[in-house]
Amino acid sequence: MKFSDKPSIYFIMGSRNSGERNPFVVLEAALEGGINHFQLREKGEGALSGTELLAFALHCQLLCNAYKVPFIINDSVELACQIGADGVHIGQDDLSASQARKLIGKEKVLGVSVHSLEEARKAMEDGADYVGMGPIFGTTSKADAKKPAGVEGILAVKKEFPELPVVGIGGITAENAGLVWAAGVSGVAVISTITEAKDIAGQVAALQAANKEGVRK
Ligand code: TZP
Ligand code: MG
Repeated sequence: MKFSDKPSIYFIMGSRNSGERNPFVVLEAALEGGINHFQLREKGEGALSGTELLAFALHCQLLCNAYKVPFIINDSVELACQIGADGVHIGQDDLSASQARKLIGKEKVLGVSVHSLEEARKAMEDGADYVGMGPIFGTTSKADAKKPAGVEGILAVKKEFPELPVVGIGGITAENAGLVWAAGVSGVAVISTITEAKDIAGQVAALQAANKEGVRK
């Protein structure tokens, strides 16, 4: 499956990321504001599991479906297949991309986190529809985040594989998103810029507006 025709504002959230606010209210505001992808990433202290996670995921899925926004699940191919999510996103420590592709079939979106040209090549050969690269800037949203890597890795991947959609992640804000778009990404992925925003729709619009060329690369 193709990643997207449009530059994507790719929102990531789990039940623990929205602070005092109800995560469904935050997600709906982001959907209303025009996000293009949503990934459920359930991590950290107090993370839901089992039937609670299932119920949470189903509610997120319902909201995404209502806005026709692809609903992607982090890590769990099993949960994604169980509820018929639109895709799965995996990291280097999860099952391999080729295993994931076999399990989810041809139609679902497969995203893979990569940190180098070699990892990107492998992900592509194994059937990834897009790769996520980061952290680009400093982030407090991922406990085991690597050192900020800037946009160099993205530039290298886009030079070698111009057709491979790359999504930048890590510390992206409306102020610095222009640098990321300029590196040739197909999307910018954010957690805190949306979960902590007072004006969620305003932040989504500002992330979009930071893309000066306005075209998907
Ligand atoms: N992977 C690399 S950085 C990151 C993930 C999941 C966290 C991004 O969160 P934020 O708040 O947008 O920096
Ligand atoms: Mg993972």
